[in-house]
Amino acid sequence: MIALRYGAGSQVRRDDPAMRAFRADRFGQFVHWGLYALPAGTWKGRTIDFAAEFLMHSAHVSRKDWAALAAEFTLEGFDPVEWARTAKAMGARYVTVTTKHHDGFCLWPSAYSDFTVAATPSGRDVLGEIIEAYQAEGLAVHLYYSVLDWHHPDWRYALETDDDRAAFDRYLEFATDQLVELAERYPQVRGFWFDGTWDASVKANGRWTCEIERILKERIPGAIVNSRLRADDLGARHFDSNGALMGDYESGYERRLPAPWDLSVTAHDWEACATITQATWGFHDSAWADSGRKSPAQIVEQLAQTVSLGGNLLLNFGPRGDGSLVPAEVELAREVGAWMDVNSAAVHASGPANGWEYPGWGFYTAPLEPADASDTPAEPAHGAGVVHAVVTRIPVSGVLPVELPPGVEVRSIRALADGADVPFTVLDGRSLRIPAPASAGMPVVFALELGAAGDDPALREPNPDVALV
Ligand code: FHN
Repeated sequence: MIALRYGAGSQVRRDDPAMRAFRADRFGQFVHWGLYALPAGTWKGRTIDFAAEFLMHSAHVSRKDWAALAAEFTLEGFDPVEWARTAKAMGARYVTVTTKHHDGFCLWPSAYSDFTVAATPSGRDVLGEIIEAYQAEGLAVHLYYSVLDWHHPDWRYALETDDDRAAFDRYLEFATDQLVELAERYPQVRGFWFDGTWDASVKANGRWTCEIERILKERIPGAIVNSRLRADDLGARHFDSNGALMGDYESGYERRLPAPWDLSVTAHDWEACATITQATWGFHDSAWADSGRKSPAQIVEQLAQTVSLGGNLLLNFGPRGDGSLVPAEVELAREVGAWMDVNSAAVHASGPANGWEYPGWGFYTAPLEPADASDTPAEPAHGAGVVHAVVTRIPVSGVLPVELPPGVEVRSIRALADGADVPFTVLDGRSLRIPAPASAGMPVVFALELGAAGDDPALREPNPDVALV
């Protein structure tokens, strides 16, 4: 065990109300929006098939030329209420929105930078409007902040000289000021999502990452902070040099998920983030970006896999330069939302089904345990003793084999889509066979109502003829 000052310390898995709410939400919307949405992947006639939010870097655009984009940030199509309603109808319970990406442009009128919405034609506090709109729809808000900053003269990738170190100290002071400013201007947010922390300069400043987490939690009690912020004394990231998670949840799963059978991840909270498009987070107006577009069924499959492993999924949207949503993303949100309308019991307030092994044809999820008896809903939507089977791949045999954990019995099976009873065959004490659904479209969800093997529900009812003492 290495003695660390800036590691995870004695932190145990958080289980306070804010963290429980975050965990129960399971599905969030990521929004990447900034000046990069205006050129949308093309600079001076040259389209670069790479993340649109990297264009300043990949097309070698000068700070001055990039900053000139602020004059075109005119918000003609910007309707944060529509953004929030689209996210809510999709079934997202929270949003994580970019306040400042790597190009340094701030969506709020920061007092510490001249490269903000205050320098755009409208001068509006775009971030404030977004926060208000999402909260009005009942969604929690997390603020994305890139520590990496191509605009700031004191940003350094590595600290090789004393001048580098002095500059980077000034940079960290600037970042601290901005983060305190964000926490004080928008104290209603639920958390902070850090990015751009992988360079040697940040890794050499585990002290700062630890300190800023503490400062934010002092300003906003219960604030939730992702692991990507953190480095320890030795520069280890996410997990400290003793293997303990830093921050409140692991945020290392980017455009990938843990393997469906990797139950080791259920030991801590985690969140994966995913693009709908090809590998671009900001709006990229090209066939290349479209070529990677995922279908609603693929998104639902990712969501089910995530929940079955105890994680959250943050699905990215990249609004266009004028602020309008991309029609294909709106349509996808609508289709995922239609699925969530009938199947969300397998997602919200759900997590891994303990003891149920990955079946290959889909994923099992189960309701999260309530914090205590007073949290138990009077009539749980899907009842205690339920496991949801999300069928994402139909076996050619047309049969779904189910292996039950020891001591568990399935009493009945119901399809969430129409409430119909689903017939099944019991092969022996521990195996079932369910006829696979015919549809190869959106995943089908079955609710398996459970009992303990050998437990007859009729015997659980008190017999009125017997005096109970
Ligand atoms: O470089 C960024 C990228 O633009 C995007 O913001 C993603 C989202 O997780 N994070 C970085 C890459 O890890």
